[in-house]
Amino acid sequence: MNQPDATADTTNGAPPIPSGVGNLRRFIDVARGRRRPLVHLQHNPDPDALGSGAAVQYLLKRLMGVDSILAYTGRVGRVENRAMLRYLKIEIMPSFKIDYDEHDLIIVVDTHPGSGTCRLPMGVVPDVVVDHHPAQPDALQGVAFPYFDPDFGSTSTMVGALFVANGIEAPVRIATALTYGIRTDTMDLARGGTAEDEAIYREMYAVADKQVLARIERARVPQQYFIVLERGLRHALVTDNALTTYLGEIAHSDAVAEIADLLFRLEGMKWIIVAGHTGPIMYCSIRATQAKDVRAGEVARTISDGKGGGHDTFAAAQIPMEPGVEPDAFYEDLRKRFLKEVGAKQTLTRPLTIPPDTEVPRVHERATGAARASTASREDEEQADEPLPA
Ligand SMILES: [Mn+2]
Repeated sequence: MNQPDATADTTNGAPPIPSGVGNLRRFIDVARGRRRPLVHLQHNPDPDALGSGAAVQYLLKRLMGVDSILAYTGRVGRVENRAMLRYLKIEIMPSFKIDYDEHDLIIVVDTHPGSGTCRLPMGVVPDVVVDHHPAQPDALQGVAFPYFDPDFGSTSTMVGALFVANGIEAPVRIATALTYGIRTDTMDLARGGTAEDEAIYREMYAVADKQVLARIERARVPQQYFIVLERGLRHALVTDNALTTYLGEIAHSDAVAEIADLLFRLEGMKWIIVAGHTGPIMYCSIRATQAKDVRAGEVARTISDGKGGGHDTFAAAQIPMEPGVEPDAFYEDLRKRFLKEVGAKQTLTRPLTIPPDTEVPRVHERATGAARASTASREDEEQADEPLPA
C-alpha cells in the first residue's frame, strides 16, 4: 500500500478547507443546552461510521462538556472493525437497549433517514445528520442541521474538517479513528476521494498512532474467514467480464464486501457481485470499474427491487427473502438478474477455479465443525495484543 508520507508538509499545496468553520457553528447552535445527546450510527457500522461517531462524541464533550452515547444496530462483524473498537477504546451500545425519548439531541452519522442503513426507531427525527451518502431529496426533512455532502469520500473527512478548519486538535485516539475511517471508505484515497479528503487525511495521519493502525489492519481472523473465502472461490463464475459468487450462510454481512474487494482484482473484470445470506436476509456487494454509464448503485437498486443502492463503482443490497424461499435458488435468480442488468453474455461462463459442484474432500467438513467450536473462544483471545506485522 502506498500511504502518503506523514512527514510531508501538510500546508503547502493542500487546498483550503471551505466548509468547516460555518458548519461547526451550526452544529454548536443546535447542540447548545442539550444534556443527553445520542449519536446513532449506520447499521452494521463500518470504520467510517465508528470513526466519525467517536469524533462527534469527542467534540460534544470538548465543546459542550456533555457525555453522549454511541448507538448502533446490526453488528460489528469484521475483525478489523472489532480491533478498532478495542484499540481505540470506542464504546458502542446496541440501539434496542436505549430509550430514544430520553435523549434530547439525536445525531445520525454516516447514514440518513430513509436509507436502508439507517435503523432509527419509528418516528424518531434526528436533529443532526452527518453523511456523505447520496440521498433522496426528502431524506433530510425536519433535520435542524443536515451536514450533508455526497462529494466527500467519507463521513470521517467531514467530521475531521470540523477539527481542522477550527483549529481543534484531535487527540491521537480520534485522529487514528478518523484516519482509518477515511482510509477504508476511500480505499486509501483511491476511490471517491477528493482533494479535501486528502487534506484532512494528511492532518489526521500526522497525529495518528501508526502502530495501532497496523494492528487494526492486520487483525487476526478466525478460521471461519478462510472457510467462507474457500466457498467464495469455489462458487465463483466468470461470465464475460463479470465475476459472480455465492458464500452461502455467512456469520456477518461484511463478508460479502470483503470477498468482493478481494476477487475483484481478477484481471479483465468490469463487474462483480458477491452474495451470502444471514438467515432470511440476502446480502450482496457489487463492484464496478469506473467508466461512462457504469452505475453500480442503480444496478444494486434494480436487482433488489429497491432494497439496495450505492455509488457508481461500489454498491450493496440487503434483500429480505420470503419464508420458504430456498436461499441457493434465490441467489441463482439474483445472479441472472445481475448478469442481464450489466449486459454480460451468459454463454461465456467458466468457473474461476474449479467447477462449483466439485466434491469437497471429507477433511473439509471436519474442519468446518472444528471452526464452529473454536469461534466461541475467539472473544477471549481478542484481549491479547495482535502481533505487529514484521
Ligand atoms: Mn461512509
